[in-house]
Amino acid sequence: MDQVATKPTANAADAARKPGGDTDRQAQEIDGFQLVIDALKLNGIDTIFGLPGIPITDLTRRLQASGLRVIAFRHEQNAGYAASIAGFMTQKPGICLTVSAPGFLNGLTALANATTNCFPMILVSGSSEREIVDLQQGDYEEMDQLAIARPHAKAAFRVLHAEDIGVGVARAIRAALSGRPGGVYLDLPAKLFPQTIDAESGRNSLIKVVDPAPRQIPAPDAVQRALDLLKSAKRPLIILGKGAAYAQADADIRALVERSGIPYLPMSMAKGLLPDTHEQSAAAARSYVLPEADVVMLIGARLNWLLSQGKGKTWGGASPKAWGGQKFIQVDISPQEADSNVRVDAPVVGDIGSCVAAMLSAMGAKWPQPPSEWVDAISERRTKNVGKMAETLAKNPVPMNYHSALNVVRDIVKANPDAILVNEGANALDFTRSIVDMYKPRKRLDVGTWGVMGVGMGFSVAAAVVSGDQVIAIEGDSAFGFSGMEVETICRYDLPVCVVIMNNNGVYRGDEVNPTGGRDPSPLVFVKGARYEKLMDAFGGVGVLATTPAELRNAMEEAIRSRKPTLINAVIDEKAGTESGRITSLNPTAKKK
Ligand code: OXT
Ligand code: ADP
Ligand code: MG
Repeated sequence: MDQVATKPTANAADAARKPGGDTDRQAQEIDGFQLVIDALKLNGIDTIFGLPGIPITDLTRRLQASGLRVIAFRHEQNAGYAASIAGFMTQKPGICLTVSAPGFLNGLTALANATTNCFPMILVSGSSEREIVDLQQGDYEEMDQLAIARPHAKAAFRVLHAEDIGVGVARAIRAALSGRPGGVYLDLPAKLFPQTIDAESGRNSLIKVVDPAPRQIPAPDAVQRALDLLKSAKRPLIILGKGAAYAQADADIRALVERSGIPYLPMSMAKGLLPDTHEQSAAAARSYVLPEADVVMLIGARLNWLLSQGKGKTWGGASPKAWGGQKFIQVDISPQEADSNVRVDAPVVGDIGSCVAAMLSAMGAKWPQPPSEWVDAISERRTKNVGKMAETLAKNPVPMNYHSALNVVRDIVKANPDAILVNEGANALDFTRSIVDMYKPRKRLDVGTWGVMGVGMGFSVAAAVVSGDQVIAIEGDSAFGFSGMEVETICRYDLPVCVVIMNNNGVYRGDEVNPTGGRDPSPLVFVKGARYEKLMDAFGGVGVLATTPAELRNAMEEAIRSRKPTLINAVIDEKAGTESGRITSLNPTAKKK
């Protein structure tokens, strides 16, 4: 266990001369600040993402003094997104530390997003005086934070007494990591931090959480039922979701896919679990395989909107809500997930590592390969789509469009497969997802289950801090605006982040006009020809304006060579995008362009 530090003394030399004096007593005491720090350290937490202020300023300072890495942001939402994605990448809860009321609320969006995406995260917020808050007597930053956090978190706790800090931190860690991971709120009132207790009891009150994410072994009959169904399939399909990426069972997942010979479809953040160039990838034949498959095995993916709830036209259903006739196997740690939208014939409940290992062992070495008509039909579609894509990518229009710009990114990622790709926007997101192949697991981080804008710079900072790898952030110009000020954070910590803004002057497109002919621009557009790269210059990073693929390529190569914070303003044809990107159909009044 780590050494539990003791409270610093004021007049140490003086008091030390008097036996039984102040120093003796204080040396045997420990305060709330230190107990929080020691509880986190004891549980292997080494990085904190946050923003200081009352009542946690001294906590951030002392966290740093005690050897933790403290990454301070310009807005708590970005610190929160950073913490959540650190959790996804490391299987350790990402910690976001904020001040009370407004700081807490700024972090809350990220906490809710973490819960929605099943990312383990703990939002730790200081809060104001309970007695005043509860009587609504108008305290500084008064707010009943615990009540507000609860519906957005997997669990929420408050610690009132220094001797309970160990339990509070342990409960938060367990809640974030065990079962389906999620966001946890930990409320630490201002009065808690200076509380002192006897150092020995304080030390004994800390808990090192043993086995915070216990393996959950699937029932053998559930595994057998799933394999029997899979074996009976004529047109089987595996869908890998971000739960599979989170599980870090990469070798077994690959072995399962390869031994089964079954075509697979990666959800966005599962790209790279197997290299996107893998011959069993059906990504380039998505709209063919979903309606045609007869048995679908979901591994760490939910049948939510991203999979059209498992029914309707996407799945070959006769009408928007009709079942397409597929039988589903669902491998998931949550026992409640199956049947959320359509019938799941073979739920396999357990952690993906254990489930996949159990399947592999029950499959044996010889597994009947799927019918060649199915595999060949997919391969034919894939070849056709990849060919079409190659033609489009080879064009070099003026001005540059998404394809010609992303063709460069595709090459750069291929040459740097360890680089982490952060991605947000609408067209900037959707085109990147289908054009830029990923080669390794957990290298693609994006808007996830909510399609949320604003994750870009927080994710980039965390990805660089946690991995030390190069980060490439492909950002829509609107998307970037949500967290753009964090380029200062990127420069301050000198992180190897290369931000590429796909600048088409607006949300989806830059050519909209005010229909009244009035002076105000359309709500969908921005200042034309904005020089985003100067933002990076302002903080000592490298800013580059790129209007051609060649300029973009040079700038990206230089960014990766130098590992300097870089922002490339890639100017894209303002007419190139479509409204809402690939999800136009979800937009009630969308004009189909
Ligand atoms: O099979 P078919 O023929 O269909 O083809 C598919 C694949 O087979 C093929 N493909 C390939 N072909 C060849 N080769 C390869 N390798 C290959 N791989 C695939 O390509 C197609 C497409 O494949 P895909 O993508 O797999 O399939 P599909 O059908 O698209 O999949 C469906 C989905 C739903 C799974 C997928 O589309 C998806 O994951 N979508 C995510 C969409 C999403 O989350 N979007 C973000 C939200 S949009 C909107 O909400 C925005 N807002 C509002 C807002 C938000 N979100 N948040 C907050 C806090 N406030 C406001 C805003 C403000 S976006 C936005 C900003 C937009 O402006 P920007 O300037 O930032 O961005 P620009 O648009 O660039 O201007
Ligand atoms: P995607 O958006 O990629 O489809 P989702 O976020 O919808 O992925 O689904 C992820 C699923 O993975 C969730 O249902 C979650 O319960 C599950 N999950 C997360 N971690 C694990 C794990 N270690 N083992 C099993 N299932 C997991
Ligand atoms: Mg845009």
